[in-house]
Amino acid sequence: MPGEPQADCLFCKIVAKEIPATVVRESETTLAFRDINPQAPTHVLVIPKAHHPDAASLAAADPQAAADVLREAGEVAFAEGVAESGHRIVFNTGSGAGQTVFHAHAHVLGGRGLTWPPG
Ligand code: D5M
Repeated sequence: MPGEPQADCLFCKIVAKEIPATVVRESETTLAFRDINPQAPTHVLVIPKAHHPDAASLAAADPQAAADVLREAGEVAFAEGVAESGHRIVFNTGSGAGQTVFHAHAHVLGGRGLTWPPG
């Protein structure tokens, strides 16, 4: 069933508090925590609490939850002080794009200059 917790999913385990994470924000439907391997001074992941494998399937199955993730990503950027200086919200989608955890997540990156195109 879309949205059901997956026993082998790292981020479902973080939602269930079975694996620790440095949580910076939590809402009814989302969790935001610091990336374990930060690529910028601010690097926070925002996930839906429900399991969806990537951003596209999240948006298709539950558009409100996808909107919640985006809203929370914006709140994280504001709270981290990178909303106005510039930040990037990234959804790597598919292994060819570097996705390694197949539970939808937004990377919120900021606090340094961000070049385009990304690698
Ligand atoms: O991004 C997956 C991201 O998840 C990657 O930047 C590392 C991060 N990660 C992996 N394990 C953890 C834990 N335990 N806590 C916090 N962050 C974690 P992707 O877009 O799939 O490559």
